[in-house]
Amino acid sequence: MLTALIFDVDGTLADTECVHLEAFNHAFAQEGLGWHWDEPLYTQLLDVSGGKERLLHYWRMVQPGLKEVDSGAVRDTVARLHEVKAAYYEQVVSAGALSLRPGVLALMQAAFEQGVQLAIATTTSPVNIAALLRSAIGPDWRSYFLAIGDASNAPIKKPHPQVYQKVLADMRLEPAHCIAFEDSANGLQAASAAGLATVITPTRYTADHDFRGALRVLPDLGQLSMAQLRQWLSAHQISIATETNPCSKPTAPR
Ligand code: XBP
Ligand code: MG
Repeated sequence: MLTALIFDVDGTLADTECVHLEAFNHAFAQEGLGWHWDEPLYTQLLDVSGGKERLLHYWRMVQPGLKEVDSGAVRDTVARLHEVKAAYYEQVVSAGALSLRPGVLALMQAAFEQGVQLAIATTTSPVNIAALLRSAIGPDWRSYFLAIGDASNAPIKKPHPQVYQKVLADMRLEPAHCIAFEDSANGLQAASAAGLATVITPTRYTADHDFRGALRVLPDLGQLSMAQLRQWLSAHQISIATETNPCSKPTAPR
């Protein structure tokens, strides 16, 4: 039985990383830092989930001797940069710079109409989620989601499963009856570690990631139906049951 669909945000609901990249570079220019991230570098940096974590990771890369990592100065600079970046991102996305990826809205609507719950499990902040979904779905976007896990309530970032575990707990649902949607290896690891079957829709930033163990890897959700998801989930559950108890293998009709 399929009871809920849990969606990642960046790269899954929309191809947001190009705007995140633009926002980071805007913050570097605004703060006179002389840093600039191009696409190939940013694609590498995306291995680190979380904007603040990514900034610190890059700072260590360009300044290996960066000692006072925990001192106020570094932490404050990272927080300031991320604040400027988030404000720019919110402004651009609220102005409608991004649309949802193919099939996302249709699948959400079909699930909603069939009484299947919707949830979000992301690394990013509530402001960024609201900016995207308010412009893509409308001012009542929040009412479609039974639970939202994000940077404000699940601080341990993917590939750690915390955000998925939180969302499952909030919905009081078993992972076996849910499907997650992700775009990255960190996301797949996090969802899998929470016991979730996961559909992957890569972006140009994550095309080279390792997606072994995914339920399916699709170019987008354009051709996907709820019936298809139910079929995949039950086949997945049967294969797990068979792996754990070979005797439970369904016998072929005589
Ligand atoms: C992907 C991320 C995010 C964004 C930047 O999030 O790692 O950090 O790149 O957003 P998701 P912030 O789990 O939705 O794929 O700067 O707000 O962290
Ligand atoms: Mg993502």
